[in-house]
Amino acid sequence: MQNLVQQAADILAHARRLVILTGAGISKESGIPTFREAQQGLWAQHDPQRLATLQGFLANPTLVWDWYQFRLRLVEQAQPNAGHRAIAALEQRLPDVEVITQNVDGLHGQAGSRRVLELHGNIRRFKCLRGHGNLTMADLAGQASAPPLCPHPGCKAKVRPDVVWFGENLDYRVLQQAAADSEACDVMLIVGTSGVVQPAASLPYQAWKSRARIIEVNPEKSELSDIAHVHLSGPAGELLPRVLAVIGDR
Ligand code: BV8
Repeated sequence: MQNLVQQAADILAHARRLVILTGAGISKESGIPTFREAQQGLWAQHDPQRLATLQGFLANPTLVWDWYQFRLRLVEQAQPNAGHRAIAALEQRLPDVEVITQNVDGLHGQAGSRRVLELHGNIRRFKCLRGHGNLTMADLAGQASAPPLCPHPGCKAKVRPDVVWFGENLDYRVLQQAAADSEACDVMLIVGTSGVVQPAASLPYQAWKSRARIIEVNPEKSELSDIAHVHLSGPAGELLPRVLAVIGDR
């Protein structure tokens, strides 16, 4: 494995434009279950791909709201782990680093990464069904109903998490930026994603078509492993600090 760590470090150390694509696996060591693991306890009988949809919310707004409040509490108790911190450190060491994350937990920003594209929104931010956005739980304080109603004068539409649900389009500008940066990078580091969810899972193929070198960090093989030049098999929280240590202060 050390030889693969050395290979990954050599590629990263010479990256002119590095894009780091992350998924739920990078937050696993912060105590946040990945999307495909059985949901914990109360939610074991629910399919996240049914709950994380507008249809699911309209059919059962309280169930979906409570599921997100459950996940928000996990996120609020979570801290960035050594994997997030190593990614933030890479931004300091290398000339041009951007994180593109599928996660909605905000942990990259908390770890100190400054260039982060959140493809699927952020579980700490809310909007109403009529589009009044940038709401936080503080704006909704005092409302007993689940989900709460929009606090904008005269609105009263149901409030939902500001995340991209299955069947919803990603923010056009964010996706365009992510696709352009994936096409322009000379190295892509893919951490902790099964590579199943589209269109995020197409970004590595943009990098690959542009002849970027591709490194994957994942204890398992993923849908993207075939295009990885180096696959580091293990947890991000252990492997990314080892790669960073080899890069050192070059
Ligand atoms: C859209 C926010 C246009 C909500 C999320 C083309 C083909 C097939 C299907 C589609 C397609 N285009 C669109 C679709 C439909 C759908 C889709 O992709 N379905 C999948 C299931 C096939 N996509 C959409 O609907 C997207 N919208 O394309 O709009 C459109 C409109 C209508 C109809 C068609 C198209 C919107 C997708 C966004 C959904 N929202 N999140 C919320 O979080 O509640 S996605 C959600 O699931 C997460 O954000 C994340 O992105 C995804 C889970 O994936 P991963 O992050 O990879 O996590 P996963 O659990 O799968 O894997 C974890 C990995 O970590 C594993 O590999 C594991 O081995 C590894 N790991 C574990 N521990 C560690 C580790 N790695 C490192 N270290 C460790 N310690």
